[in-house]
Amino acid sequence: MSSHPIGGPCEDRGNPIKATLRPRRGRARYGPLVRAYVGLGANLGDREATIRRAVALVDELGGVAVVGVSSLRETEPWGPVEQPRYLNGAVALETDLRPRELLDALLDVERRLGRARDDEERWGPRTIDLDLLLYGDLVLDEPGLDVPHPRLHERRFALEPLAELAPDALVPGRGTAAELLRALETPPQETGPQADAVH
Ligand code: A4P
Ligand code: MG
Repeated sequence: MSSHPIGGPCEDRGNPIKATLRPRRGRARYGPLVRAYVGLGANLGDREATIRRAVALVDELGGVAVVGVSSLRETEPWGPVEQPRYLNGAVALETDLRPRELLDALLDVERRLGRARDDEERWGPRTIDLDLLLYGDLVLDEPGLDVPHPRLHERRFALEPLAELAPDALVPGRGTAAELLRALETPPQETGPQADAVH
């Protein structure tokens, strides 16, 4: 196995999850609610504590309610940079924020948890990484905002927790989370050194 869950299953969240959407300041009415999924990753410091804190901060955002939290998994680092192992998970949200507002709010949570992007290299180690994986069935390709996350379909560390929360979640143009995860699974006859790679 390339990754294994640590902590409890998604029912045992270890976080107080509010059941209702907290309104955004200055707004009397909600817009349409959208189901979104956010990937969580950390490989510096107390990874689990930081991720738990991130979930709580996301849940406290105006216009956002966390409605599901996956198990956390220890995963081998993906990409060209040599770095410590990651802890990865995902959350399901209901939100009436627009995609750009949601991304900005997620980047702000990263900053509040001490992430300093200026000191980082691409795909390098980080205290916390929040990736907007899916926003309903929306497809967006804008400067600084790609939805679905452009590398979601090729990353086991993102697909596994997503499929745990919502196996039928549709990655537009590619298939469901469960189908994409199955497609990443190495056929038994190809088991070898490469089979341990985490995507
Ligand atoms: N951005 C555009 N679209 C999105 C989106 N859907 N979600 C922009 C989040 N951000 C989005 O982000 C750089 C910029 O991407 C943001 O400012 C935002 O405007 P970043 O998280 O600093 O990205 P990066 O590290 O430069 O590149 P990338 O590909 O996003 O990296 P990842 O996906 O964050 O990868 N291995 C394991 N096992 N587990 C991991 O979690 N993570 C990384 C980092 C590398 N290896 C890993 C893991
Ligand atoms: Mg990222």
